[in-house]
Amino acid sequence: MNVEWKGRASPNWVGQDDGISQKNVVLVYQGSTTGGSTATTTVAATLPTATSSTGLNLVAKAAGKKYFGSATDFPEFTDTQYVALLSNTSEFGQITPGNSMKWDATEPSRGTFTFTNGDTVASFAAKNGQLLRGHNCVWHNQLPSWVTSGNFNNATLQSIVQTHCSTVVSHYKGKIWDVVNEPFNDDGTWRTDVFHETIGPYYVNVALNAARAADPAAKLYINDYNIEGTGAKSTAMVNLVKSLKAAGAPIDGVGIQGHLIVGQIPSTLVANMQQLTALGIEVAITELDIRMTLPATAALYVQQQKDYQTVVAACKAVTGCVGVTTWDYTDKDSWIPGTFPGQGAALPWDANFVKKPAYDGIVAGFRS
Ligand code: 9MR
Repeated sequence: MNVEWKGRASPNWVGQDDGISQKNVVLVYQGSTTGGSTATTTVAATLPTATSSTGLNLVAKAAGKKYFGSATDFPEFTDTQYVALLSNTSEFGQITPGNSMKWDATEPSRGTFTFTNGDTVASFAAKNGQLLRGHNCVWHNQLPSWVTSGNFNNATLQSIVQTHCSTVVSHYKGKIWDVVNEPFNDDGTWRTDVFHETIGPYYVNVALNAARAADPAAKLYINDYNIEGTGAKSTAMVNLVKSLKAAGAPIDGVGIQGHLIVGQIPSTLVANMQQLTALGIEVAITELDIRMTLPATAALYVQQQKDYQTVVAACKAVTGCVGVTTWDYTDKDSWIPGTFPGQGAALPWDANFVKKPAYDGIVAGFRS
């Protein structure tokens, strides 16, 4: 329905009623300009904001979870507004370094370890009393070329994986670790990377055993995306956990990344987490963001709020789901627009650090 915009004197400004309580009106100027030609000017109108003031970590803990957290990394620490909010443990009880503990950052050449940037993130967490999730030991991506192009044989690559995982996990003791990241293709087959091609699935055992030996207190996870609902990829993860346990390899949890799309949340979140926790492990939602096609509208924000609530409520409903981490917390620092052009607005705070309705969705999910 077309409605006249009451906020302007000119009847030339009209908008579209989006049918929800807080109006999001896209204004289009349809009148004549002084030059006599007809102009069309779109003005971004106000989007709805969160109303809850409850801290996300506080509400997560009240729900019996260990934490609500965020990814981050050291380049963001120059932004004082960003740092102040991330340091607020009412909101965030856990952080994950987005990049600085990956293989290319920590062992750029064989046997040479660099922990400076990772240490910056670890010190930040320690100073604030926040849990730290190490991310990650073994992944097909962000590998230095000496690993991918070394033409190592099975025994040598096993030794390289062993040394790498052992060294990084031992440097950051007492943490949660994504020891293996993204081992599967979406159809549940093993991803073809240098580790699987050279060692076979046993590379996962090598990495986990090395991590456990380096730090018996570390929580050891395998982490992947598109395993939020039941399906071939999640079944592959279930089968991997079973085979690891049968082989006596240490596995404490599965990280469910949660890179999701507004309006497209799988309906089997709870059943999926239950089948994983039934194996005697914990799960966590490790990289949650729920993206939309831009521009953001009030209707998309409201759907996103519902979607965040659905995901968090699923974690709340499953005892073995220990926490929820978003992949950074403000749209200012999200990876989404750079990887999915035309999409974004995926996080609970907007690019100006204003809390979106998604924030209320998270609160409601933990209180459900
Ligand atoms: O957030 C990370 C981004 O800065 C990097 O450019 C990217 C490189 O692949 O990795 C991003 O983090 C990924 C995470 O490590 C694993 N799951 C998917 C994340 C988003 O790509």
